[in-house]
Amino acid sequence: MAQFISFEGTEGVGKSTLIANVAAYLTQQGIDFIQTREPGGSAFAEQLRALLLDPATHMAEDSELLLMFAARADHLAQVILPALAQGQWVLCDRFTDSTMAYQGFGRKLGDRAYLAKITLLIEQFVPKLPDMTVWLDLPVVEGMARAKNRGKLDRFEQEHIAFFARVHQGFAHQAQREPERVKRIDASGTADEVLQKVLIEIGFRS
Ligand code: Z5A
Repeated sequence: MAQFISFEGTEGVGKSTLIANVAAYLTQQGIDFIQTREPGGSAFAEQLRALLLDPATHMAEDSELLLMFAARADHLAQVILPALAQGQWVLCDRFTDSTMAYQGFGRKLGDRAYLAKITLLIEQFVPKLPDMTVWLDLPVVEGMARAKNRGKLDRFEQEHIAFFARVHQGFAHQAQREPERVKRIDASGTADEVLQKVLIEIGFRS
């Protein structure tokens, strides 16, 4: 059964809602777990998150990419790997597939050399990939509509629809490339319907 699970998708697809529901289910089952997120999850990575999401920050695309990996390296070392070593489950809101989708496809669509760079960074700096990745798939406009009632937009949320369409393409690319790990879940149903589909994928239900 999966132990390290990441949750992915474009903006507003319902990751936070789903993670809270999966966490409640694991608690009911008496399973020890931690809930974490990227960018962020450790004290240092949360500092980088603040910088990365701040709409006032201007940075080169390569800087954005490398900061995602700088945050991830600390998050892995301080939080994820120790938790897994202690037998805890890890529920992680976004991980490497977001880098492929946002930096690889969102920022540099079609640039194969750039995708290869990201793959190399993953191979060099990510000792453990998730056992399973839940990709919540929803048309971009529907996610944006779900998310629109929130307050001030962060640096990524200020991007336009064409950017998010490329990001969506990035997640589809990942699901096609690694079907054993990346599970596409139709996120258009109710929060409970989505939860039930994910519990089946994890192996709690048949
Ligand atoms: N990023 C990156 O570029 N590269 C990387 O390597 C990494 C990240 C790791 C972090 O944002 C940003 O960092 C992200 C990519 C970038 N930028 N963007 N965009 P984040 O993950 O912290 O925030 P987010 O992606 O913007 O997540 P979100 O918008 O908060 O959405 P969510 O967690 O998927 O959705 P939610 O809050 O659960 O739900 C949104 C609304 O829909 C809410 O009102 C819910 O009540 C409602 N909802 C939820 N589920 C349903 C269902 N099933 N039906 C109807 N309504 C629902």
